[in-house]
Amino acid sequence: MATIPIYHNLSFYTDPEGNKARYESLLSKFKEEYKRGPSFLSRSPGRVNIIGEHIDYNYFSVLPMAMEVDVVAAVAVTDDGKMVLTNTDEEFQKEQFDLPSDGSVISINKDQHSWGNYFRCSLIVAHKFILEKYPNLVQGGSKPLKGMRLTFDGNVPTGGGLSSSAAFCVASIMAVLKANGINTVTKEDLTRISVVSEHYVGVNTGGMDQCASIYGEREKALLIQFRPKLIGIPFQIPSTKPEEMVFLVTNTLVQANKHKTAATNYNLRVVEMTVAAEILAKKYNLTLPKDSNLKTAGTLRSFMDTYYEQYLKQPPWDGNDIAVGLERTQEMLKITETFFSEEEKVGFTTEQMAKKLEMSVEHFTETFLTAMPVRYDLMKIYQRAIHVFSEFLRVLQTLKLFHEHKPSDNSENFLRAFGKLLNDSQRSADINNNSSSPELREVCAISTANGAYGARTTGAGWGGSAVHLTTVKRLSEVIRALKKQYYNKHFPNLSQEGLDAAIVVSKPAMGACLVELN
Ligand code: NG1
Ligand code: MG
Repeated sequence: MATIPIYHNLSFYTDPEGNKARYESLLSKFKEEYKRGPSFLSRSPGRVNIIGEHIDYNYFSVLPMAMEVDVVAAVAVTDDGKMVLTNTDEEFQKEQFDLPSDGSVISINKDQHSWGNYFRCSLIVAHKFILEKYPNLVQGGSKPLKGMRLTFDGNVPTGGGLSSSAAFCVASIMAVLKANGINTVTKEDLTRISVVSEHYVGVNTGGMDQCASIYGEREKALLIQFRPKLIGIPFQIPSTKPEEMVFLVTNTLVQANKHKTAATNYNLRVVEMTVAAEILAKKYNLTLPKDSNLKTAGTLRSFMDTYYEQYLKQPPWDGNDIAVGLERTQEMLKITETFFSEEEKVGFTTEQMAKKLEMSVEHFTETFLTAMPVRYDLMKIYQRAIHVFSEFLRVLQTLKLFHEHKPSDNSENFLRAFGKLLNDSQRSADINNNSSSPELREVCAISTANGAYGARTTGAGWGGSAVHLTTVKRLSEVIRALKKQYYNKHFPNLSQEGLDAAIVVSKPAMGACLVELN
């Protein structure tokens, strides 16, 4: 089973020289702060999602790739039971706390939002993993974990939709495990434990980002599957020579603060899609496994699987046969389209949803509204289900396109078909999932009118970044248009440095790793 790579000096990083210089500067900042050198580095990259948005927490496969930007922690280990965290970015002030001396797992005050909470939630899942798999290291739970000194440095833009939070959590979890003597960790275990880390800070995240950050490989995109189990499968994106394709990632510079807006945005989507799954299941009298993030109800993926396996008595789908997946997902779209009445398509009040599920409002509240706080007037159940099934259909269509493209084929046709899938995904984010923003719509419109084959919001949305498909030849035209029509217009005082950080040509990069320093 693949494990997290461990390197022994900084020259492991050959991609952008810039990162190596950052790591070196991090080492000296660590020494300045703690008057000693770190013993290792733990690093994990950001990701860009090519296609498959807001479907990972429904357990439908997605197609991201790891990027060159990353979060890296320099770490020293102590026996004093103290955790001290600093950050090279002054926005994030020094934090420290003591580990409970009785060896118990720390808890988090969710209402007191701070960057340190992302370390705390990582510490919690790492500690639980140690208790489960390596109880001897902590005397069965009676001995505290090792104390740590950490300095973090990151160049994944915060709130930029490139998953700075997942990169931060994965780097933190690996750091805690290594500090406590666990040098070898499988990608599978690390993914499993990091996927739930942010739930402890109150965001009901899916598993795409952590998995992409862990499984990333140079020059490869990733197919992330959630069923039958969570796994990242690196694969080569087809070549479109002579017109080599590139992904351009642009930050709208409007931050998506997922933590602040979770109740009306991200967490609400999790609830709406879970309710959608249960309403559809009710129609066929099916009982779903309680596999959603809410833990009290099912997911749209489990609805699809249960419908085929129990209602139609067909064999399970292993997730690999694309033709079967396309057929089943199309059927899901048909069912969703015909099932909801015109009135229901407008949206559901709490009472209407409870009635549809033949539950009391109290029972509905308990089942769907207690895991994480959400706020809404109407839940857009129909629209969210259409988004999820149509987006997964586009993921499968993208895979099909990739599989069928041969180097001798006309690359213009391939790029157009791929671009159309990206544009359709953006339209669905806009219309069905309401997770786009005026700025995201604007950058996508500018790029597609100036040489991009397709463009879409990447990551959760409501701000953050967009990904654009273009070619090496067309790249400068796309960038020129974006600078002139978006950045110069909305951010006339933006420095050259700021502009360079906002517009990034992204190559698939290596995943998480550890670097031993002595
Ligand atoms: P970003 O935009 O990176 O916060 C979030 C979730 C993903 C996925 C996407 C939407 C986290 C860590 N990640 O990504 O799991 O659901 O939104 O596709 O919250
Ligand atoms: Mg995030």
